[in-house]
Amino acid sequence: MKRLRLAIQKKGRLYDQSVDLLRSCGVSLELSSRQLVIQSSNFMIDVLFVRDDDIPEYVNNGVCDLGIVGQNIILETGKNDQLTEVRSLGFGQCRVSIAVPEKSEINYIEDLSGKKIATSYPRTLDVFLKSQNIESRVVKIEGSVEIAPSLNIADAIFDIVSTGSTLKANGMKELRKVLESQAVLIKKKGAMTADKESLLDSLLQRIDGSLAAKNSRYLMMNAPKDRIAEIKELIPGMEEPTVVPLTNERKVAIHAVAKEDVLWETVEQLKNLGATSILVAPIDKIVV
Ligand code: PRT
Ligand code: ZN
Repeated sequence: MKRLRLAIQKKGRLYDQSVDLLRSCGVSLELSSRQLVIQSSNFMIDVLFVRDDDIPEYVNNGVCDLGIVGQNIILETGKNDQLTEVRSLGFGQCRVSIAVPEKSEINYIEDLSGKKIATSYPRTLDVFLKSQNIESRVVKIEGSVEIAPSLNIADAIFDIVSTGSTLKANGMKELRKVLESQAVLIKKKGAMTADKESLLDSLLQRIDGSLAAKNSRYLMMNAPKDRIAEIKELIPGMEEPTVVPLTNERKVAIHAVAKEDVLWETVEQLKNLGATSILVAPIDKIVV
């Protein structure tokens, strides 16, 4: 049987969470910083460690069957038509935005006409500027794009923003969010061999189980019988709870899966409804 080959980032912001995702799927990997490819000993998958920019092309040309990469990189490499996003993975979230110095006279994107914009994502920026009928000069810079305006290399930048603190620290403000991105699992469009499709199905089932579990909590409490309806209202995304009688006839035990994190505020509201012994536990896997 053929093994699946998956490309992930070798080091950087997506590395830890890509490896964690595989681990949560029960794919064991004996990591070594020197090896380019590592074979899992308990799942028919080989993991290739590369720069994120190369991942879309490796998947497109068949060097790998699958890849984990940011949507921003797929767009920039221009491979989005040849690739399918099989799953959104819920990490590596960011936006890619145009930003200008706080004191800049550029206040609207139209003001960017004839100006210089520094970026590591020239292709994505070009597409955006064309769609807005704006003609600017795009200056490609590999790293530290945020310092380009203070060095007079550019009037504006187009870069990844996450918390916004890098922009702030460099005296810049966001002018326009152009796209949002997160890490996705990709494959080439079209079918793989039957062997590989079946391995992918099995991997996807595990990924889905792990992603569903990550955001869910198992909730247990004892509560007054006449408050069940109100308690149901409070629990985020709850399906029918399990209600178990207790020796105290006025009380029941309630067990439920909440589809999102249960906040302290919710726990306090449950307590105010008379719930006691409230337990919120993480869930490892959900298979429906
Ligand atoms: O070596 P390799 O080419 O593999 O890595 P890289 O240096 O190109 O990428 P890396 O590891 O920095 O980022 C990988 C991916 O993580 C990106 O392509 C995005 O999809 C995603 N991602 C999520 C981010 C961020 N958040 C992020 N905040 N990538 C970069 N940043 C940087 C941004 O460039 C800016 O300098 O963080 C700074 C802004 O952060 P805030 O929080 O101050 O706004
Ligand atoms: Zn990169």
